Amino acid sequence: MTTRFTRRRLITTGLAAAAGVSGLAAAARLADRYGLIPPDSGGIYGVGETLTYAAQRILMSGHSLAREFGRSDISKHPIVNGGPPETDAYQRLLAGKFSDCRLQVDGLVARPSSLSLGDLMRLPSRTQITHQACEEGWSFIAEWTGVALSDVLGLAGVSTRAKYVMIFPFEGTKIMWDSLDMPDAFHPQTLLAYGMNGVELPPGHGAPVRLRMPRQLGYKSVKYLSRISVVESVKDVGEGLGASGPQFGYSWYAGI
Ligand SMILES: Nc1nc2c(c(=O)[nH]1)N[C@H]1C(S)=C(S)[C@@H](COP(=O)(O)O)O[C@H]1N2
Ligand SMILES: [Mo]
Repeated sequence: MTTRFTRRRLITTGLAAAAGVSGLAAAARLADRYGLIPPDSGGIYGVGETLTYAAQRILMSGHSLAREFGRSDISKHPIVNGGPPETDAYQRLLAGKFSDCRLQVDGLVARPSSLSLGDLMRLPSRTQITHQACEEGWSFIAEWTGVALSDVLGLAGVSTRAKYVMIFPFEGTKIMWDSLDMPDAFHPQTLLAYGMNGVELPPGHGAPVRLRMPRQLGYKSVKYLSRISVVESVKDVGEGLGASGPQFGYSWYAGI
């Protein structure tokens, strides 16, 4: 038995025991000692959020893969939830086929950059056929093509102080910004997708570039990306809950 497994078992057993014997608050304190508190632990769901996140991070070891499907499984009618930004700026970018569009990469990185769609497309691409599940109860399977977020972060050179990667869309969309922890940011299936079902990403699905992370509910897959920022803490952004969702009752960690 490896040391890692023993430690993991110790923490999970401890979490379960603490939750059972001395209440949830004790379990949350134990999770805190191991750095397993999600940014929205003070939000509506509080301790429940912490237990879900801590248990997932301990048991799943961060790199378990979401199921990938075959071409014949691709859904005929993918659903759009949250249309493109209703701004002149977005219309202009769309009309110019996004040639003037840049994805900003900044924060705790050695080489901040501003990447064009062409720059992203020149990086190694990955195509995956995965399930996208919306918290509203519908889902579809689609093929997504893009660059692994880990490749972009690797080029930028992430500081050892980094704890989260913040993801911001263009202005004018239903304000949905979010953040990922480092295991999810470096997960091999976390993509900056610019293609869908063999064509360029349609405007409704997030053109020119969206996040796709099949191990979390659809709302974490932010569309219409404009900026990625590596940070040590999310406390200074918005209400400090790590995403726009938690203020509306959506948990920051939406693992499936
Ligand atoms: N910028 C932005 N990203 C977004 C949304 C949005 O409204 N705006 N909706 C989210 C939700 S709730 C879901 S389920 C998925 C939907 O992606 P789709 O339109 O490709 O199905 O995108 C997510 N990303
Ligand atoms: Mo959703």
